[in-house]
Amino acid sequence: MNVTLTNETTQAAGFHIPFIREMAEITQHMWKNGWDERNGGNVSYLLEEEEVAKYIDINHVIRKIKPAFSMQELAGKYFIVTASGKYFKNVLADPESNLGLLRVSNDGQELEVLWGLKSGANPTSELPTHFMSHIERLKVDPKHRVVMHNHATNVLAMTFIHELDELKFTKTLWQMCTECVVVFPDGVGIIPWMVPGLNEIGRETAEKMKEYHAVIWPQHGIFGTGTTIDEAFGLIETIEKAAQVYMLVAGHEIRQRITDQQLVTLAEAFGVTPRPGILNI
Ligand code: 2HA
Ligand code: ZN
Repeated sequence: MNVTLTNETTQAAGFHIPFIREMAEITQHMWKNGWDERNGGNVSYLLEEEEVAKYIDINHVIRKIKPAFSMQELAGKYFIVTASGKYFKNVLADPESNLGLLRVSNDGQELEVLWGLKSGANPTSELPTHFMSHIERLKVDPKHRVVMHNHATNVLAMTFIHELDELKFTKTLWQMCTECVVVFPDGVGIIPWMVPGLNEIGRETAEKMKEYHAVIWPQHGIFGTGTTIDEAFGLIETIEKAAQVYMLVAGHEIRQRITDQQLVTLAEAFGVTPRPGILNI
């Protein structure tokens, strides 16, 4: 059957809105990478009021949601987020059911739904981690905008066979691809295994976000952050690529590797500072 999208249907789906299109496209990419089976993964994207108001009536609150944590530091801020229990596979076909545009109320206690989350859908189950991470990343980088979570396959696999010491884990990743130390000179944070979806894992993750752009959840997945969707996705892609190379070479005889001196030379050439305490120079 041929389906022709008329202007009206594409408008209704929200594709004319840049941040909705970006969310729909990036979730599709993640799903196609095999990182978001079933309802796995979630994304939240902090937006400026002016960019939202261009497309959405910010004075019309569709409904209110009261999460079990305070969001005082984010009062008045706008986010587009993925919905709880929904499949990344389906976002592109129906953004309104699978995404939501939210504003944190002025008292920081409620979420005001301005668009999407159709048929009573809720924001991502990992909202505590997302919001607590936004708060910490914004403190270190006012341009921070995006928190992205998925179940990147090789990152997950690597957490079974590599020591979970974050300095050692970071060094191994840096050694896998020449670009790595340039893309994530701050390394990767790692928290202990914890139950997902709760405030506690949110607090642990956000604590790491004070120092790291990316945090690994052992036997679960990864959180990446950035000033744009591309940056957060690119960070996860690069870490996942390094983890993939690690999984390919693990157990094989290593004949040569990138030396610590080469990593330092690289960092100097690209003007980045590798996290101290990792390279033996
Ligand atoms: O179900 O990925 O961590 C969404 C998740 C939970
Ligand atoms: Zn997950």
